[in-house]
Amino acid sequence: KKTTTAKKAAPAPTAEGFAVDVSVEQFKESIVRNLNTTLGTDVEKASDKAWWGATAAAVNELVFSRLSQTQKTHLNKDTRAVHYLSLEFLMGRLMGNNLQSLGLFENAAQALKELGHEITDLAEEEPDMALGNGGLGRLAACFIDSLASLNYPAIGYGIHYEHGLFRQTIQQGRQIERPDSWREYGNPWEICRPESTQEVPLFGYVETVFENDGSLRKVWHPGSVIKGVPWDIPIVGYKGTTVNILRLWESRASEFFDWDAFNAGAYKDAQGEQNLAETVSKVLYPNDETEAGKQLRLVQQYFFCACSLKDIMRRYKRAHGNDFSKYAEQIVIQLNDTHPTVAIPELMRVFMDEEGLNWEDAWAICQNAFAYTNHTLLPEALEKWPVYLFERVLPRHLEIIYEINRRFLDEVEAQWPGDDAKKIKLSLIEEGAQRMIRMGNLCVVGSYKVNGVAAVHSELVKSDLFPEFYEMWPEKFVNVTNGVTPRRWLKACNPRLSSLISETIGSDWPGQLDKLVALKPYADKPAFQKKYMQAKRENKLELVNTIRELTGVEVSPDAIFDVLIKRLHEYKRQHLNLLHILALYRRLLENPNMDFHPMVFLFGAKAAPGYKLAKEIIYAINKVADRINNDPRIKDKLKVVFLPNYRVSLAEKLIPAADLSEQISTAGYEASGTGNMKMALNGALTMGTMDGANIEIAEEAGEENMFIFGLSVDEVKETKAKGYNPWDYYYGNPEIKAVLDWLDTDYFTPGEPGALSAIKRSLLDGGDPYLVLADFESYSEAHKRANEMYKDQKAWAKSAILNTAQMGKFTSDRSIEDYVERIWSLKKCDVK
Ligand code: TH1
Repeated sequence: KKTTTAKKAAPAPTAEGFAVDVSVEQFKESIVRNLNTTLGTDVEKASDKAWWGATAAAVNELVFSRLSQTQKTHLNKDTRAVHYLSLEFLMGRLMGNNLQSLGLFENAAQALKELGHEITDLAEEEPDMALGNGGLGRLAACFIDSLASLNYPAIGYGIHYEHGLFRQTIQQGRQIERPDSWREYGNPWEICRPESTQEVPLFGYVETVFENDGSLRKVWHPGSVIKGVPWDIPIVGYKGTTVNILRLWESRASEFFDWDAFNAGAYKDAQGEQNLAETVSKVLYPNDETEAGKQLRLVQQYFFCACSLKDIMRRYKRAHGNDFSKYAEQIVIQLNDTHPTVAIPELMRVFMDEEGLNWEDAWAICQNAFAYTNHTLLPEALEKWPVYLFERVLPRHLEIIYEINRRFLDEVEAQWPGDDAKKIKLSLIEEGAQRMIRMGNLCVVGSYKVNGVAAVHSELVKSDLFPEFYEMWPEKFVNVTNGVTPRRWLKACNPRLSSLISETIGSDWPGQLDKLVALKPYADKPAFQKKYMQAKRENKLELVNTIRELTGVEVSPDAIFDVLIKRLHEYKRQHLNLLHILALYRRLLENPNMDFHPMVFLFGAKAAPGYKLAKEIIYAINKVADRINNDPRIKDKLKVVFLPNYRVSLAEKLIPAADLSEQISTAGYEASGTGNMKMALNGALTMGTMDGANIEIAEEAGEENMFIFGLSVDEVKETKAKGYNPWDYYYGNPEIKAVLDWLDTDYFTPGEPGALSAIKRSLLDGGDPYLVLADFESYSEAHKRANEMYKDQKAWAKSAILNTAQMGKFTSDRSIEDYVERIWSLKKCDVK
């Protein structure tokens, strides 16, 4: 009998607006089953942590099949892929994002509700994966999200740190660092792949072997070998067909090495090596934009580059054997800042010493395989390694770098005959008492593209950082403005605004953020303004509770929420905000009935543990907060809150509740910024300088919908060239003098006069390198405009809506398409 196979009914679209094939009932069944079989508990006695674990396991059942499907497809099609090498991936929590990407968030929430749990509460059980410091690491996380969402073959490579960025507590106003133990109780999102373990040589010496045919061969005899074990984290693309991986390497002692030392009777040495091996991936260096120059950091960099290149080579050979002519066609390796630069000489070494290629062929491949992203112009962030360290740790790589340099300086000679000054400036080696390797120069020489991260920054890379390189190779230099994933930074973190947007203009904006412009006509509509401001208010109410729980401070949702969240650094000028708060406080004390809408100033910031002044600024913020928050005279018109342990999951609570977004770096110093994009997208108005991506945000949102202040990049340069003197501002502006002198008293630190003087000293005796005093008055005026405008809720709502509507450019999907077009030349690869 002939049977007609009925067409399977299309799965019902979920609240996310796209189809998945898991019902609430099925999800419930999966959670309960995983509670039993994966977590070894049951519905009666399971803890919240176990419920979270079971939900994660239920998600994984859907993710892993898609992961292997993606890997099969990529292998079969043998597509060109990008390999994103980064020492940092600041992933945060993964549950919400994975559920959103699968279109399952609503169903999962309903399933949990029916099982007696709130998904938002369970989500709090997940520790942040904080394997990064700040913007650079979070950018890497947004980029791998977008790569998967756009169906590009891509893999992220990094280090599986046992401890991510330290946990910050505040004791008596001071930052205390505690270790971060994100994996203490296991991590459901990662899969160990011991079969792909790699060995990494270190130390030792190089032997020159004279072959019979008269040629030379270099043999590196390492003094030590460590193992790299990969952990894979599936990266689920939005709408869930492509699942790429983030592969993180964990260091282990190599059995093979212990043996040598053990036989030699040097058991203690073997132990020592064991310690080194296990130290390599122990902890993330907590320095944002400062180069520490420590041997262990260099070993970390080489360790993960060597493991990753071996992994890339293994996959390449599976398809192409020993024919390397297709290497640069199939493989692009993106260097996230100079931290993975050592990958360049490492690939040269592998091609020449292990695969037998000659210099010219090896170099041609390398130069077409690497591309480099510069993220900062700050001199203290530009990596330089002492030659002696390379000599000790990577002797063969030092030889290769010398040879790259020798050939490169010949090119410089050809371009500028006889110009030794040019050679001194461009050389990969900085001469001096301590000879140093300039990693930025090595990157530019070894890469086929170099990009900055915002329009103004990319111009400065060409004009100020690498002008001669730009003259030699103008076509190498491109811009790719940063972006953020709207899935995490609007859809998941701000469900109220997201629902309102979807009800108003449809639900396809998370994958096509340009569509937000459809909100523009609503900016004037009172009914929409009301709903928009209602969503903001509810977000603020939620934050009010969080603030109370975390700090005990009571704030009003009627106040303006002013948010400054980023790493603590002088160039980001948290102290400019603090001085202005002191000025407001003074004005209120002098005139308690001053025309002023109440404000809450919210800070979140970690300081690098060795950065003294940054820690003093945190202390000052906390001491000033104590005094102001407990001063009845100002009748709650001013509150200052320092939220401890700022991290991705805290950002997700602050950003949807922000009214004002503080982006107040000295112009020319913040390469791009990405928090600026997240807050504008969520309807905060930017209080900002014309720096980094703020400039492009102003182009999109309109300057009238922001509060722009301060010196421009050119004016900063002029001011410095003319000889800036902060004392002129101190004596010229009585308010500046008063607030700075206040810091010398014991007003904020009873019994301890001068406890906050470090800030004043850095601004006056220290020369105020970031022009805080020069921008103070303009900043204060901008704040007056903001405060005035807030009283007109309709005008404010309109500007806020226009910000959301016009942030389409800043999706990381657009950044990725720019990389594809300008640098990577990838093709989309659909996964069925
Ligand atoms: C940041 C930049 O400061 C920021 O402006 C930019 O938006 C972000 O990168 C992403 O492009 C940087 N973070 C680091 C971290 C280290 C070294 C240099 C930079 S630049 C460790």
